[in-house]
Amino acid sequence: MLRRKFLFKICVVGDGGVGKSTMVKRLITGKYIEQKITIGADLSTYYTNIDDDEIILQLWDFAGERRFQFFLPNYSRGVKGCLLCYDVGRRASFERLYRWYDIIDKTNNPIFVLVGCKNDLGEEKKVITQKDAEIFQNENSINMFIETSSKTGHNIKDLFTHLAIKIYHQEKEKI
Ligand SMILES: Nc1nc2c(ncn2[C@@H]2O[C@H](COP(=O)(O)OP(=O)(O)O)[C@@H](O)[C@H]2O)c(=O)[nH]1
Ligand SMILES: [Mg+2]
Repeated sequence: MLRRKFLFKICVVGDGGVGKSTMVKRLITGKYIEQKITIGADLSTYYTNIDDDEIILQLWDFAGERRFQFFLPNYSRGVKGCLLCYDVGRRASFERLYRWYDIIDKTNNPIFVLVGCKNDLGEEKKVITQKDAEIFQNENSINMFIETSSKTGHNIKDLFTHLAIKIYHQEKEKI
């Protein structure tokens, strides 16, 4: 059978320092590499397969600075998936998520994933519980919720695999 190729645009958003760039690097390289501060946006590509089809995730990793939010409504145009990232050890990064959520272009009915980063921090440092996250998820009709760690690699691949599958099924229905 002819292999089909799907390209999905994915936005990775959330406050500066929550671990977005490190997560993308971990996905692509399989390693934990300290990242420099992101200026504007970084683009990366992740290749995977679903059934016999080739899937390309085009990852737009956005800078977390406030002034950059001004560009996001435009830069997120056509997005098929969006990772709303917070740091499980930093309440402010969680409380500001709605600002990111609000400005993402929703015309393509993107799949939203709530991502609790740095889940390797011990219980005593973790201030956002799964329960907190699930409340936000339900209030905003977020499709998925997952906690990850780029340090240990926990859930990183699973996150992007599940996201790709969800988008793939949604897109296939349109064909
Ligand atoms: N403990 C821990 N620290 C992390 C993790 N991911 C990133 N960091 C650290 O958090 C800081 C910010 O990471 P970065 O990826 O630049 O955040 P971004 O601004 O959201 O892109 C860096 O010092 C990272 O080393 C993680 O999974 N666990
Ligand atoms: Mg960054």
